[in-house]
Amino acid sequence: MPAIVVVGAQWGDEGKGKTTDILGTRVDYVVKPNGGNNAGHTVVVGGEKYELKLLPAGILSPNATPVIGNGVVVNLEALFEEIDMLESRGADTSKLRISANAHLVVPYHQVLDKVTERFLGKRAIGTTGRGIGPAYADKVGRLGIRVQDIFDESILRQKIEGALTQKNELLVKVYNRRAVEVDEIVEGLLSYADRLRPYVADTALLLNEALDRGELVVMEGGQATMLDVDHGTYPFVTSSNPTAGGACVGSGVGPTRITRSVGIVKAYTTRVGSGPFPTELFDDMGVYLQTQGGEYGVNTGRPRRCGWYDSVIARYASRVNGFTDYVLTKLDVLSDLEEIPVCVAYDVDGGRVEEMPLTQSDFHHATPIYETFPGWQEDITGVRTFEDLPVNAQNYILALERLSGTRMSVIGVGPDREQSIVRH
Ligand code: 2SA
Ligand code: GDP
Ligand code: MG
Repeated sequence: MPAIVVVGAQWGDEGKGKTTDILGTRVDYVVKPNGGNNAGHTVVVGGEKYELKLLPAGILSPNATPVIGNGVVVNLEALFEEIDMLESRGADTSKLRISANAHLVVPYHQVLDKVTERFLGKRAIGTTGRGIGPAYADKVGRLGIRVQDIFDESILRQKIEGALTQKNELLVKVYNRRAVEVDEIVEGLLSYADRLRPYVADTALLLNEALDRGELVVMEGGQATMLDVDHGTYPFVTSSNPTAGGACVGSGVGPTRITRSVGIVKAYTTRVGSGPFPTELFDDMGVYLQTQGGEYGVNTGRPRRCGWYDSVIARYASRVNGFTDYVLTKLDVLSDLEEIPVCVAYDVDGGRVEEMPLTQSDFHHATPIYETFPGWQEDITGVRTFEDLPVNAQNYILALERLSGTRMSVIGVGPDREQSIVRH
C-alpha cells in the first residue's frame, strides 16, 4: 500500500487539516513531517470544532496512529497542552508516537524569534513568534536539542551549555536581554521526561514497517509550498520544507513509497505575515473574502491577507510537488459574487510572465493579469455531487483545473467533514 503526501499549495491555511481528517477515516498512520506549533488546523467533526497546532489533524481519527516525524520541532509545553485539551474532550491520544530524532523548541528559541523580528523592523517576516526559525537554525547549525536528549541528563546539560554559550552572547551583547540560565532550561525540559517517554519511538522504522504490511500512511505537510525555505518567497518563508520532498526527509519514508502527492488549494488566496502576494486585495473585496471565509490565524488570531486565485502559483506548486491531485477548498465562500477574477499570468515591468519569475525582485514587481469568470448565487454548502453544482461553479472549477495543471479531484463546500464533493 502507498504513502500519500498532503501539501499546501499556496501560503497555508488551505484546509489541509480537514483533508487529512477526511482521509484519516481510511488510513493507518498520519504523520506530521515538518513545522511545529506554528501551524494551525481547524477541523470540524459533527459540528464540534477542534483547533490543532502541533499534532497532526489525523489525531481525531480513531483508527489512525498519529506520528510526529523527525522533521518536526517540538515545543513540549505546547505538546502537552494540546494532548490535555484533546483528552478533556474525549479524544484518545495514547497512540501518538514522536520521533526520538525530532528537535525541541526550547524557551530561548521563542525569545530569539521575537527579538530578531523586532530588530528586523520593517523587514520583519511576520513569524508566529513560536521560536520555529531559531529552533531549525540550531538544528542545521548542530546546536539543537533532540527529543532523545531528554533521557540522558548529562548529554542534555552539555548540549544546553554549548548552545547557551552562543545564545547568551547574542542575547546579552546584541539584543540587550538577560542571560538564560542553564539550570532553568535543563530542569524545565527534564520535568517532561516521564510523561514524554511512552510516546517516543523510532518512527521511521514504524512507518516503513507499516508500509511493508500494506498499510496506508498519510503525510500531512505543515504550512505550504510558498512558505517553503527552498521553494517559497524567501526570506518571507518558514524555516522548514513543507513541499512533498520535505515530507520524505521529515518522516524517513523514501520517495519510491509515495504514490500520491495531493495539493490543497483554496478557491481564492490568503497569506499571514509579510512578503509578496500579487493578487492581494486592498479594497472592500479583500475584507469581504476575509469575513466570508473567516480568515483569521488559528494560532495567533492574526487577520489573513486575502486575494483572488493565482494560477501561476498553482502551476508552480503542481510542478515542485509533482501533484497527482488537487483538493479545491472553500468554493462555498465565493457563492454570491457576480464575477470572479482569476490570475492567469503576471505583468512584470511591462512584460507578460506565465510562470513564477526567476528572481524575488521580479516577483515583488509582479502584478496580476486576470481572466474573469461568471459567478453563481446559489448556496452550495449542501451539494454533494459535481453535477449538482451550479453550471458557473462547475465551469469555474474546470477553468482552475485547466489553468493549474492538476486534476481537481475533491471540492470543499463547507468546513465539516461531510461537506466535500469527490469527483469520480
Ligand atoms: P514561522 O513562525 O517562523 O513559521 O513564520 C514564518 C512565516 O510562515 C508563516 N506561517 C504561517 N502561515 C499561515 N498559517 C500558519 N499557521 C497559523 C494558521 C498562522 C497563525 O494556521 O492560521 O495563526 O497566524 C503559519 N505558520 C507560519 C508566518 O505567517 C510567516 O510568514
Ligand atoms: P490548514 O492550516 O491548511 O489546515 O487550514 P486552517 O485550518 O488553518 O484554515 C482552513 C479553514 O477553512 C478552517 O477554518 C477550516 O475549517 C475551513 N475549511 C476547510 N475547508 C473548507 C471548505 O471547503 N469550506 C469552508 N467554508 N471552510 C473550509
Ligand atoms: Mg492553518
